[in-house]
Amino acid sequence: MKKKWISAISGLAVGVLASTVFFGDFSPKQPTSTASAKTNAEKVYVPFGEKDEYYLFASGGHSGQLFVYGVPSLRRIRTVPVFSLDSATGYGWDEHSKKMLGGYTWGDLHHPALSETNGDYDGKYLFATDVANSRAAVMDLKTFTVKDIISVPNTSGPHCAAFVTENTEYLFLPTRFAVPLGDKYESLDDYSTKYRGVMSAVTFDENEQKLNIAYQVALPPWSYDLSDAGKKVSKDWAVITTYNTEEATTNLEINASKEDRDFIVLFNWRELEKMVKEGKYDTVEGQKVIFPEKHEGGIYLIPVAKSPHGVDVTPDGKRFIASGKLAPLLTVFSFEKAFKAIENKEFAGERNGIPILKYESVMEREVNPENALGPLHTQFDDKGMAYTTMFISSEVVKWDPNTGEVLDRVPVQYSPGHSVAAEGDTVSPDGKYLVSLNKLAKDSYLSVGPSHPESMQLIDISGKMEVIQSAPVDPEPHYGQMIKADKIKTIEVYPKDEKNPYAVFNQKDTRIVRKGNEVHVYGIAMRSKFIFDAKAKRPDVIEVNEGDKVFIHLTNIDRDEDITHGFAINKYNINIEVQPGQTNTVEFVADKAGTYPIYCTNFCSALHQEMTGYLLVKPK
Ligand code: CUK
Ligand code: CUA
Repeated sequence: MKKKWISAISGLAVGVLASTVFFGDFSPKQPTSTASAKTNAEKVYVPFGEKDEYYLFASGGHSGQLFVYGVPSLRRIRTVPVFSLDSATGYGWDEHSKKMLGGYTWGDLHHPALSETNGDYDGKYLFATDVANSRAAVMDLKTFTVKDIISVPNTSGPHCAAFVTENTEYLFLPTRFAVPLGDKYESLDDYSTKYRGVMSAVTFDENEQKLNIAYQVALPPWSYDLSDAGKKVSKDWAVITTYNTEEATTNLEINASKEDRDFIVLFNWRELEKMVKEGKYDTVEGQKVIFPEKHEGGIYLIPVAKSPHGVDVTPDGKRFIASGKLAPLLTVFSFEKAFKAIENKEFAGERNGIPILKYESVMEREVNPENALGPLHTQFDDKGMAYTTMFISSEVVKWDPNTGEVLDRVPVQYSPGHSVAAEGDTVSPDGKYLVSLNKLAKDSYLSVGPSHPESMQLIDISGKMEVIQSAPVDPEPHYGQMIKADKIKTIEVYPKDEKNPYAVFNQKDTRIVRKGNEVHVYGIAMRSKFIFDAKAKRPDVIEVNEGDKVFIHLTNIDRDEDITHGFAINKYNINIEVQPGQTNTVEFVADKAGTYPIYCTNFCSALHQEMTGYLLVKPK
């Protein structure tokens, strides 16, 4: 630090130096900040050979991807493509990912959710939703690759969730935009009767590695937003914030904020499950859809300050905290009070057949930290203390949900949306780190033009809150989840799948088989060559006729970790990868006659440049 200070001085004009000396304001005055800066650097420094303590899964927003960071270093470890094409991994070109993407080339990933066992992250899977094209995805954390994507009919823009229940029974997907069921045309004049905001309950079949829609609920035509599943005492319940209960169809900025109150939807998913079993649903677009106006039970509305956004359940499962875009206050609600109010039928009317609970019967306290504006999302530490991001006043406020007392606050740069605490959404958060996901970095990093990167700031919350690290992040982190690193057990090499008809494990089994105008290549990739047909004069060449349909099944037979091979065909827009032990297929029509080099895209050995071949397409 001293050196830096001296060089800073030597860079100053002499006159300035003289005047500084003259005014005596010269020596570095903040030994405490110097000392703490050093401590902070040490706190986030992970020496070579050691690993970070946590994985941070940050949503990639409209990049459609998921960003993986290490905490505390905030080093970006990986970008996992989920809803968008990714040429770095060939995602969207190989048959499996191409099929999963279903023709879409992008998505908008807002909320990642880790699978849970007994309310704790179990490190097995990560779920995510796509606001842009109404999809949900599941990623296997053994390989950090997506296993399944489903399209969710009757909805448009499952924004919040995935949020999962205590044992990953369900992930719930409330929709952001109300639409007519089945995406049918309906006049906006009939919005209140013909449009719906649908919440979907999705299950994951671990054996089949498939996502399925268990049932849907046709809620009123409002916008469903942030949500959270209950825990412990409230484990069968979940809460969703909703806005535009005004049912405005234009100029929402004004028209959706007219009323003083919107609602929280409180529902009991066990009861909804039971209703489906009893046949209390209609089938729409192949889905079991519960219509609350026809079949009552399981769903309640709780008034909340206008235009809410965040709602978060405390780790003990006793309370849920709502905050909003327009009202400066945080509202603490009690599950126990809600259960009592339901039992005593303390209703204040209904909307679309859904009873409204009295605000006073469920509300425990309103918290209004001084000068704090724009409370959005809340996370928790190991003592149950709450940390709420303030979008407008650009800070994180720590407060006690038991008393409402404000305990600490720290400025962040700038405008945080969510924050994410270590193990923050579980029944037992770690209370060590909090990462503030800031929407506007402004002057934080070297300028890259008018649009700046977003920023993540790491806050040490073990004592007085202190920002100890910052890292730029691509657009756009909405939410993240942070899990203890030792909970995730990745594999080094894909297990040999002898049953896979497309896999080839020996050079002698490589072959090119023609069936009419279909050509099937059963090839291997290894350091440092492709073998498509070992018996051919040139084993690394594929020759087809113009117009042939070509299937390339490629197995990476290297069984060492990190030896990934790529497979690209120049000017054919073909690009896939095979990780160690993996078999992948790419399919295309050889519609351009000519000579096209094939090469390995992923640097795999000293002779990687030699890992090439040719695709020869004979003209008709
Ligand atoms: S949201 Cu609240 S700031 Cu969770 Cu999609 Cu972005
Ligand atoms: Cu294989 Cu480079």
